[in-house]
Amino acid sequence: MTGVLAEPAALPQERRLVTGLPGPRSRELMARRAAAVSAAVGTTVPVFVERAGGGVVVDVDGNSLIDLGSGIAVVSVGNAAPRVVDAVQAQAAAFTHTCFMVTPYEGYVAVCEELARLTPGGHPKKSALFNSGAEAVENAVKVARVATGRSAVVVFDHAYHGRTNLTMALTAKAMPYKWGFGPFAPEVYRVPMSYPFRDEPGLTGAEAAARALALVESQIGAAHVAAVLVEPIQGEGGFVVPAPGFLPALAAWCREAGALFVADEVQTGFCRTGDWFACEDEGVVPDLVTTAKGIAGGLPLAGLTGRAELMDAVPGGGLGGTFGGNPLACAAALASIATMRELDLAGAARGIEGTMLPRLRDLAARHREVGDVRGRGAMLAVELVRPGTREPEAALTARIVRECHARGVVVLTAGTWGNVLRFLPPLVIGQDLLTEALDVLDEVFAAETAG
Ligand code: PLZ
Repeated sequence: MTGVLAEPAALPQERRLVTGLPGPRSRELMARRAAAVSAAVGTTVPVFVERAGGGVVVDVDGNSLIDLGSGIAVVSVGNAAPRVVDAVQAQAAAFTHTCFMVTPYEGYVAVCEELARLTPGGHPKKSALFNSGAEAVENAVKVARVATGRSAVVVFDHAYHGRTNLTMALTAKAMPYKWGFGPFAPEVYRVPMSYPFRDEPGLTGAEAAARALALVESQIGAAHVAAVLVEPIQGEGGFVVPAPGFLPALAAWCREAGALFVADEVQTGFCRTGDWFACEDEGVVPDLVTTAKGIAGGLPLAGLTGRAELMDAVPGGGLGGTFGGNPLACAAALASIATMRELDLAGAARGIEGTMLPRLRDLAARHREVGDVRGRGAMLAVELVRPGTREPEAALTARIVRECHARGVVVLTAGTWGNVLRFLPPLVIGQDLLTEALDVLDEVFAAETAG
C-alpha cells in the first residue's frame, strides 16, 4: 500500500508542528470566522487549511497534520488527487454548467453507468444525481413512495441521514441535528438497530431484525411500508456494525412485504469498508442505494441508484435540480472511480484495517475505557465507556480528541452519546503516517487515562 501515485508531489507526507495549534494565522482567521460565520456551523479542528494531499492537511501556519478524517469520509482518493485535479481543470476549461435537464452532457451519463456497474446486483439499474447525501436520501424516499404507492418509511435508532426536513425526521439524534427544528416530516417510524456492543449478549442479527420487524408489523403494518432505510454500517451513529444476518433478514422481509430495501451507502460507499459498497460483505442487494461523500474526491455529488423499473416509476420531470450532477463533479467522480480501480483502494482499505485493528485491540487490552473496537476496512472506531460498564464516556472522548488535534492528528467523534472515536483515513495514506498516528493515539490514551 502506497500513496505515492495520489499525492501532490510537493506535499511532504509528514506530521510537522511549527507552532502551537491553532497557530497565529489560524487564530486570526478563527476570529474573522466568529464575526462572519453563523455560530451554528461547527468546527472540529480550529486550524485553517492551505493545502492537503495524500494523508496530510497543511494549515496556514505551516503545520502538517495527519488526516484520519478525510473530510468525513470524502477524500478517499486523497485530497487534490492528481487525476481528479486534471479532470476538473479540463472540465472547467470546457464548460462549468449547463444544467443536465436543459442541455445534457456525457459525464453525467458516464457516472450513472459506473453506478450501475459498481453497486450491488446484476439487474438493470438507473440513477439520478444530486448535490448532497441528504438530497439523495430524500429522493430515495420520493422514489420509494411513488414506486410502491405506500407512505411509511422505517429507520433505525442511531441513524443519520441528513439535515433537511425529511432527512432530519429520518435521523435519530436530536442534539444538535434536530434541536428546535420541528415539526418534522410524518410517516417516519424508528425501530431498534442491531448494536452488538449494547444488545443483550448473543442476540443474533436475525433476532435483532425480528425484534425490529415485529414493531413494524404491529405499529405500521407491512402493507403500508414503502421502504426500510438503513446504513449498512452506521456512520454518525458511531460506526455501529450490525450483527451478521441483520441486513439480509431486513432485505428478505422487504421482498416478502413488497417494501423497498434502501441502503444508505453515503458514508460506507466507494471502497471505504474494503468493498465498493458495504452491503457486499453479506451479499445483500438493495433495491435503492444512496451514494455521496467518497464518490467524487471532494466535489459535491450524490447519487440515487436503483432497479430500473423503480427509478422510472416517477413521472418525467419528477426528479432533478439545478446543480445535480454538475459537470465538474461528474468529471471528478469519473477520475475518482478510475483512481480507486487503478490503485485498488478497496484493497487499500482492507490493508488499513490490517494495520489499525490490531493496534486498536491492543489499546483496548491496555485501557478499560475502551469498551468496544469495531468497523470494517478504513471505517474503524473505538467506543469509550466508564471501565467495567457500558456507560458512555463522552468527556474522556472529547479530551482525547482535543489532545490528538493538539499533537497534529485529525480524528473525529461519532455516536449518539458522543463517546465514539472514529477513524476514516484517506485510502491512499502511507503506512508510516498511519503508524505514527496510532503511536500518537497510544500516547494520548496513556496521558488522558493516567491517574
Ligand atoms: N447519510 C449515512 O453519513 C453525512 C454529516 C456531517 P450530506 N454524514 C456527515 C454533518 O454534521 O452534517 C451523511 C451520512 C449518511 C446521509 C448523509 C448526509 O450527507 O452530504 O451531508 O447531506
